[in-house]
Parts: sequence; C-alpha cells; structure tokens
Amino acid sequence: MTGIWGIVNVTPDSFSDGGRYLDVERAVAHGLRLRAEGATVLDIGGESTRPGADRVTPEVEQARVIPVIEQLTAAGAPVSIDTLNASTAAAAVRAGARIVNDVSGGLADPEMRAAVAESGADYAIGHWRGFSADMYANAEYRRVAREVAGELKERMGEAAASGIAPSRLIIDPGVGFAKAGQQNWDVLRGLDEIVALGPRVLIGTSRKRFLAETLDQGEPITETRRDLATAVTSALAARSGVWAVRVHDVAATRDALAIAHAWEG
Ligand code: PMM
Repeated sequence: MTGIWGIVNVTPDSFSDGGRYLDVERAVAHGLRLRAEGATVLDIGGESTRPGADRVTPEVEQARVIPVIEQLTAAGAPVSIDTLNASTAAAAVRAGARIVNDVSGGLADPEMRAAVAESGADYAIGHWRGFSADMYANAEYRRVAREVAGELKERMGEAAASGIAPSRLIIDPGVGFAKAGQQNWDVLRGLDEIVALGPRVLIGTSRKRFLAETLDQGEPITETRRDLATAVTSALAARSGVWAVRVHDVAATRDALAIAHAWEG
C-alpha cells in the first residue's frame, strides 16, 4: 500500500493553512484527525517553503514544532520533521520524530547531513536548486526528469558519504521546487526514472500551483478542487510505484489510493 504523509503546518503564513494551526493544541488535534483518516506519517513543519515565503529563525521554528512533535509522538503517531535546519532536525528527533524531511536534500544547511547521520533518523531528501525567493530563476532544464534524477543521485552520494545508510534514505523529486508549470508534469511523467534510483520515493503535489494552472479556469480554483486534483495525482503516482504521497487532504487521498490499488488487483 502507498503510504500517506499528512501535512501539519505549524506556521502563520503557509498559503494553504493560513495560520489556522499556529496554536499547538489545534495542530495536535489536526494531526490526530489526519492519523485517524489514514495518514501513515505526520509531517510537521514550522517554516513555510512555499515560493516567496519569508524565512524564520531556527528558534522560532523549534518553538512552533517541538511541542507538537512531543504530543503527537506521545499519542503513538509516526512523525517526520519538515525542516531545512540541522538544529531543528536534531531537536525534533530528540522530541520523537523518526524522519527528517529536508526539501533541499542537504544543500540548505551544511550541518544537516552530519546531524541526521548522528540522529539515527531516516532522511527524506528533495530535489532543490535554491531558496524560495529565487527558485524559479533556476528552473532551466533540457530533460527535466533525467536531470532531477541525476541531481538526486548526487544528493544520495553525499548522504552516504556522511554516514547515512542507503536504507535510511527517501527521495523526492521536489514538485514545485525550481520547477515551473509544465516542468512538474514532465517530472511526474518521468517518475519511473526516480523510482529506478532505488530508495523509497515520496512525492508532494498537494494543492500546488501547477495543479491549479491545469484546472479549468472558468470557475474559482477552490481548495476542494485542488484537493480533488491532488487525489488524482496521488492515485496515478501510486501506479508508478511511489512509496508515499504527502498531502493536506488525507481522507480524499486514502479513497483515491484504495481505488487505484483495487484497479491494480
Ligand atoms: N512541499 C512543500 C513542503 N514540504 N516536503 C516534501 N518532501 N515534498 C514536497 O513536495 C514538499 C515538502 C511545500 O508545500 P506546503 O507549503 O503545502 O507544505
């Protein structure tokens, strides 16, 4: 079965949560609801990585996420920490997180790989070419999926050289990160090339701009429409053999995956 990572953003500025879960109690309740709906991992983030987002200090980030991780872990939920900062990754693992989700694949913080190696956590590495503010300036490719696979392979080598066993790695082609519009579809169409690299593959399309751009523009692009589009990409990604999908609407994706798996037989 394809796993489902439920997104718990503990930030005041994520485009999709709008600060609704800044409050610790509400973030925990949201996480527990996603777990009940079928999330296999809860992905906790305290700094928005959306294009154009401002960065926050590791101290602010940790003040947001650590209490949430402690409570969700105590409730028995498997937790990952979505962070670019080594100090936050280390603190999150001490608080109970089992996976470090680094969308930069180790490029944003030179201390990250050593911190993950030391922590014993699994390490999800994303394809990335720079911070949010200027990521689109780097969206130049000749063959998108091939280049993304090549760069992920470099990140895998660096992780291994830092003492992180390949069995601890999860790779993610970074949909929306330094990729504009059509380039995201090129990545998804080429998912086989990412799966062929070997490690477990995670994919995050949830509510992203390239989906909205693809939908009929005649009516407002609501969250509901973005979630339906996300459920469809989840089902199609499952057929390409991805290990897990990272989504906001866990219930919709759970149903979409059940249908996709029934089709597979
Ligand atoms: N996307 C976002 C944040 N974290 N992590 C992984 N592994 N893959 C992604 O595609 C990814 C991520 C940005 O989305 P959000 O602001 O809706 O959380």
